[in-house]
Amino acid sequence: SDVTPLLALNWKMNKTPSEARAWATELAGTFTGQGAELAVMAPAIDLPGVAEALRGSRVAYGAQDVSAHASGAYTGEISAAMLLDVGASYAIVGHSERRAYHAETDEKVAAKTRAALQAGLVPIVCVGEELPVREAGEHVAFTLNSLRGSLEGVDVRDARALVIAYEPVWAIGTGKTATADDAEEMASAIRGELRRSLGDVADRVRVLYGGSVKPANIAEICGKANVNGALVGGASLELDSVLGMAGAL
Ligand code: G2H
Repeated sequence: SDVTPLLALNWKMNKTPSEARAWATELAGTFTGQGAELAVMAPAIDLPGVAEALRGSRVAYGAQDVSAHASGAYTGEISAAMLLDVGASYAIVGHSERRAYHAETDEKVAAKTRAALQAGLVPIVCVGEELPVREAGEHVAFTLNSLRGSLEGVDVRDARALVIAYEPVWAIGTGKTATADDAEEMASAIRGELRRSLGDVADRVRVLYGGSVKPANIAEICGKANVNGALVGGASLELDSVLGMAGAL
């Protein structure tokens, strides 16, 4: 498709606010903004400093999670409006680590997805299967089912802003990458599912691959027809590697 690819960096729980600000300042000074769109998903507390460092640059930023609620008695949560106020444009929703360690179900993920879209924040909705599911040959059915659940109640009119990330859990931080053909198989299945549920807007939705992406493999994976970029964890922490990946897209 003809959408601009997205290179989304998922720092996870790395970089203090001062480290993040210094890193973003360096990035702003070196990223030329060619090819892909680049976006940094930072710990929420890092965002004001990242925002200041990236002001005037072509690098976007966002959070790694967002509350399903607009405001109120939800101790520890951060709302979409708060993120928008510091200039964030994205939030990762339903990352496998949130699903595994914070009991996020498809239903909860859908509530967060709707909250983000309604507020004007672009959700990067993550789905993907664990190893036994793939070994049983059920990865496509499982992932599409999880996608349907994670998008429950999403308004087609808001869906243009959606980003989906396919992250096979067995390939996350393990050094095991899905092959480019594995990524394309699922990305194309996801695109088909989005066409059925959302219609033509599906062609505007960016479908990313995530799981041990690095400078050496990003070009092949993102060269596939239905893969519109990558969500990168480990390889997103070093500036050289980020510039290498941005250049390869
Ligand atoms: C998957 C990915 C980024 P990594 O979690 O979301 O991390 O690139 O370290 O596998």
